[in-house]
Amino acid sequence: MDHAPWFTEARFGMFVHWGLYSLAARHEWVMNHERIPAAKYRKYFDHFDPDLYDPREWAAAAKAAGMKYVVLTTKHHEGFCLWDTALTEYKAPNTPCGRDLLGPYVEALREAGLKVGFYHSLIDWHHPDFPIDAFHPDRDRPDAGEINKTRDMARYRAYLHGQVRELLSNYGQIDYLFFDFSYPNAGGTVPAGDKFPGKGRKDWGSEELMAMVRELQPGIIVNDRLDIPGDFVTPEQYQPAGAMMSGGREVPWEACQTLNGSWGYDRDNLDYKPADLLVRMLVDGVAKGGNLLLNVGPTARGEIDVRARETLAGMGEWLRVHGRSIYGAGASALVPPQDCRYTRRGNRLYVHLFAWPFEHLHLPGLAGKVAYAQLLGDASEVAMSVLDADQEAGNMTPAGQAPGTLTLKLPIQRP
Ligand code: FUL
Repeated sequence: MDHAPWFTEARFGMFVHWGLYSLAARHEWVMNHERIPAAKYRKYFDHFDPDLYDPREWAAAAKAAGMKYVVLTTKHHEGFCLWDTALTEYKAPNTPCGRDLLGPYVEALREAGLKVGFYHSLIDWHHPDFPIDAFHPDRDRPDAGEINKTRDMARYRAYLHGQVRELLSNYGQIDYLFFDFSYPNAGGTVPAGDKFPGKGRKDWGSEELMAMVRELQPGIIVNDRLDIPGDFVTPEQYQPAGAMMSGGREVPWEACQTLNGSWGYDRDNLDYKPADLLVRMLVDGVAKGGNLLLNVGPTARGEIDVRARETLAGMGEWLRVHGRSIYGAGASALVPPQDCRYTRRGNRLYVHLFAWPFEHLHLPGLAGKVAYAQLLGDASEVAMSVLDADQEAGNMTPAGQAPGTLTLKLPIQRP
């Protein structure tokens, strides 16, 4: 991981889930949730025409939000490919869209000074060699076991590796790769005729795949969902408690989060997390040494919807002023008071208040350690005091203050 210090410096990135499921507009697992056979799902392929797709707009939205990198689904579990792959007909250039969508994406990010990330699904519900398993839309077919006898995981594996080779050979430097995902029966191979086989590292050829990735893109960072250790781990839709491990060592982590519970565009789901909650999630993550990869699901016309854009803009406004406490910052060994988080950058300690504590903020253990205090928002000085000798001796301790406490005098109102 040391080969990519940009990643922990960046702290905040944009995840983009975009594919045929954006037309269904009811979750990226729609094919699976509704058991839609590939032949019926084809209608989305026939109508994929993202006339408003302009990745420069995506890049601008990411930048305005204060994000430093973007990660796009090159192919999600549905199997549809956004680029001009030579290995399947199931790709954007063969839809009404008629073109490769990754080239302009990579170019737009580079132009905007953003790092370039690809998401790539190991799972493929469209490929004729991908076995029908417990996650497959066809799992209820009575002849699933029979069909599986004709499916060949080795052929699928060759397809998977071939596609990743294309992705990492044809678009210049790629900074980040998110594979998704290995699942139980880890390490096993798919038994012919087994109706519900899981899939592990041997099925994906994880070691070989990883070696190829490193060879094609020596500077890239790769996540941990191949059932072998990765450069970083990807806790999904939860806030980790602290440092995380992969392969027996501590590695950077990145929490991926949705805006409304769905990764793909979900038209009727208006239950968006507000910007201030998302800011707290970002702060909480950085205070524990992690990144936040926040998702948007563009519409089938290629636009990030207005709700998402407004939320991102709200976060960007906060980051414009408070970014010094986030970018290049990380966890502090000090324990913050209740409803607070500490982030540290060099010898600066940032106290984030999740609830405004009226006038005084007591910081245990910091007496004598802080040279100067100010509000980050407006750089106004914050008065500091420590307990006097009598109080330190325990004769006159004001409520709750332990010896060694530094007290900050804050404005009663948040400015
Ligand atoms: C999961 C996928 O199944 C979801 O659809 C989404 O892509 C998320 C980031 O990873 O495992």
